[in-house]
Amino acid sequence: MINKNSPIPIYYQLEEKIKNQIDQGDLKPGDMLPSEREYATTYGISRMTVRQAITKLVNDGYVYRKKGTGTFVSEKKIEQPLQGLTSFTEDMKARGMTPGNRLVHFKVVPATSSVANYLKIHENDPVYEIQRVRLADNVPMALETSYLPEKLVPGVTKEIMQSSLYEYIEAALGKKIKEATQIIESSTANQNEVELLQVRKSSPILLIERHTYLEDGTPIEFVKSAYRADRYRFMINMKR
Ligand code: 16G
Repeated sequence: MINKNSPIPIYYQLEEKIKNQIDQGDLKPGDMLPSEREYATTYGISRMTVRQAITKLVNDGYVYRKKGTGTFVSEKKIEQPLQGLTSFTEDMKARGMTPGNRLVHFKVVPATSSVANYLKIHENDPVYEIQRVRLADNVPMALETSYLPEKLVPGVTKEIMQSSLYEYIEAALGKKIKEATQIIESSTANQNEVELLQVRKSSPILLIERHTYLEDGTPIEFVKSAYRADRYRFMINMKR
């Protein structure tokens, strides 16, 4: 029930209520939410308050609006632990999903000063610049742009990039990936991301930058990824 005497804002109580129904499975992906009017009548609250709660759920990716139809429950988000250094392919397989890639571009380019700086190479040294849409069960999840020093990762081909880069580095090249630093920040989808990730304009995006190192500390990749925030959330276990 909604408690109007509570110091907790009413829109927030409704938002939490709907979120719980989604988490418990009372509302399933694809289900249509009751209309604003129905919520307002059921709980004796204003439609404005209902709209505020639903807008929040839309922004957080729990539900989405379809013009002229209604509001629907989104697919469940993939919860990605941040402790282990894993590849996209490993993550998807561990979940029983089929990983897929759509190669957007594959080039060898001279390193810009910032890429050279991250990879600890000289400006203009050749680097692979590879952009891939990463798919889970054929659904686009992220747009990834990777920079790899050509000298350190020789022989990369389009075919290799259609499967796992980490598998190629470790199994074929025999190099051991040791650690990575990752920075995550929020953003909204730009036009390119809207098209390649098949999301609505201004959808929430998690921008991730990963710097990955080999056992001897040599940087092996610099990757910028745009993850769909409506399908992904990141989880970390903390100890004290
Ligand atoms: C993940 C990594 C990316 C790495 C890729 C290798 C993040 C944010 N990024 O997507 O840095 O290049 O895995 O995946 O997790 P692959 O071995 O399947 O090609």
